[in-house]
Amino acid sequence: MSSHPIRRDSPCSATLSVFLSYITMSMSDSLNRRTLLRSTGAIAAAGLLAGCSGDGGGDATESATDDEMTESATDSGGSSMEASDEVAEYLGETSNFDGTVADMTGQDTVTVTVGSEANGGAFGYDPAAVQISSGTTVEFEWTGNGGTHNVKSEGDGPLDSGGAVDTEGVEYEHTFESSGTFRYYCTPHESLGMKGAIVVE
Ligand SMILES: [Cu+2]
Repeated sequence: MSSHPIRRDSPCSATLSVFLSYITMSMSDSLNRRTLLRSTGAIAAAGLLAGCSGDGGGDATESATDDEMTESATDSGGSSMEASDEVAEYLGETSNFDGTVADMTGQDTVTVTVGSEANGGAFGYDPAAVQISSGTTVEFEWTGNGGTHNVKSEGDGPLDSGGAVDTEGVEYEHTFESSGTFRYYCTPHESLGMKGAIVVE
């Protein structure tokens, strides 16, 4: 009941939202909202199992039911904030970006995993978008999954881990001394959406 398999990034959620709205409108007053959510949750799960469990797509369309609202911001165990337009645009095709930036400010060291499950395989950075304080060192920790990866800034940015490798462990780190938004990608998997952003305050 509390762990139904609805994927937040499913491209089917938009369709389901329309469906749920239709049901809501045609519902008689005799059923309360809780019952409605419970039954439509089952319908949604059935729909996903029937063929909507694909690669996740890009649109993070939300169907804001009570059940789903409670599942946000659990990945990094911390709070999150809404992403800027710059970050949201850059990560628009990145499946594990949900429109928010993980708040990891006030820490000396922050870890971003390289090769996390996303974008149709182990082709993601996790968290995809993170906010840190200036002076923080970001350790990029390879999972060893998804083939070879690297970390490379867009343009003249500061990040460059060199050639792509598949070795497990912290293969690269960088200390951010000045504020700004730093966008980066994996050379072999950029086209799949393996991209990330670090916001330094
Ligand atoms: Cu990669």
